[in-house]
Amino acid sequence: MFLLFASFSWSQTFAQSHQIVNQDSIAHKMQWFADAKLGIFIHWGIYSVKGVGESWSFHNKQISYKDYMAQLKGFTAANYHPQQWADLIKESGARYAVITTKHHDGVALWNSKCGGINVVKNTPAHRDVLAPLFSALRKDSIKCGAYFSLIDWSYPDYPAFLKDSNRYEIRNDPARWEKFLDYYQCQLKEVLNNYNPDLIWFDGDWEHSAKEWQAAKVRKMILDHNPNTIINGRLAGYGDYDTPEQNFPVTRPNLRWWELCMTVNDNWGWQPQDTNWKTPYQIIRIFADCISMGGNLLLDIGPKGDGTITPQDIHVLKELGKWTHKNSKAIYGTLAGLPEGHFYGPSTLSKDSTTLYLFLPGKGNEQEVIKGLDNKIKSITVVGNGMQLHYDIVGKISWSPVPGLVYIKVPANVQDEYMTVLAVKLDGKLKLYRGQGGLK
Ligand code: H79
Repeated sequence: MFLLFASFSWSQTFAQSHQIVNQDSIAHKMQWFADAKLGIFIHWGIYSVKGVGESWSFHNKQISYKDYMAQLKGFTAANYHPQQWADLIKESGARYAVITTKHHDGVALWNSKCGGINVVKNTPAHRDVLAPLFSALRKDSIKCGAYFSLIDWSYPDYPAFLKDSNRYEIRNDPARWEKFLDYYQCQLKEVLNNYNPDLIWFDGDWEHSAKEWQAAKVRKMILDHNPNTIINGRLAGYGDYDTPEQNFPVTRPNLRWWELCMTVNDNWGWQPQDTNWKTPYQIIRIFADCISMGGNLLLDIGPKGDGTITPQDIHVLKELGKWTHKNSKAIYGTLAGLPEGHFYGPSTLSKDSTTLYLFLPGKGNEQEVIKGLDNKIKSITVVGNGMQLHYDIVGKISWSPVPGLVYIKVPANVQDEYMTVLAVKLDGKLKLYRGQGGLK
């Protein structure tokens, strides 16, 4: 199970599966993504009406399909204010947002002409709820991502439906599968044509092979429409970057681009019984760990069916925003930080590699230490505060090439409510001593 799950989370990217060692061909379009660091994921659909598990609740028979679909009648979007959503996302410091255009339940949030169920035809909302959000986001200079589920358990020509019961097997009725392929690719084209998303975030690729999904053709279709569109790593080996889900990587992934998607509480969509909210401090630390390891965080919120964002989600986004704005130069456009062993905490590096940003994991610890830093330090300042800090070089042996330890005093009055960030200006590009204390 562990192995299965691991392979699900870390599916191969297009570059890896095609052994593209030099990834520069896609590096250009990936630049905004690499610089953005923080995205907001939005799970919104008819499951947000009663607050049941998105799609999985009926698939896993926790609720009947009929009762699940009865939520169509309750999807009003009566308090949906897309510009307020976009402004809140902007305030959080996120540079991109990804919304569920269609989850595994097959309910599209736009007026699809390709068939299937959608909120324009089948709910009292009676309107395309995606278009105004994408335009509000663009007004705020937020990049737009479209989550699109390959799985569609509602569509009559999709093989799987409820857990343990398939409608048919593809090998027994390939023509029926072709019908599904036509349908999903027709919908995908609509999403591309209607919204021209900067990012397509596929999900559910694990139910079929790349060949069955026609993943190569779909990748080409997306890039023919717009060569700058980024594709997440869930197109059966034809995506651009990896997408671990909920589980934080412990060691630094050996990947050029990756993104952890994670919920603020324990669920993707709104579920009133779930009060297990992560605190702003916890989320900020997780975010700092992501960027320290060269990844992004895609933080998920679950608005209610009427479009209201919960006070808990608002609180987290606003607190995160205070911190990201204060510390922006240590976050956006940076590179992964120090490898393990040099500093007890996350860090990032300016793009020119001459400023090291240290994210202090604790409070009350007034002495921070950097090991193996083989540069001269020009200055150490507190980000978002500007105060210059004193430091000592400890244990430097004159005849040894091993750098001394840098001890930095951080007075209590400059400490951030969440995570204090220091900027260590170096005399040139970062140089590290990586040895075991000997001459080499
Ligand atoms: O939309 C949210 C979730 O509904 C969806 N992705 C996020 C963004 C998601 N649901 N479940 N999962 C992701 C993980 C699913 C894992 C499993 Fe499996 C699918 C367990 C069994 C089938 C992967 C494939 C692990 C084993 C086989």
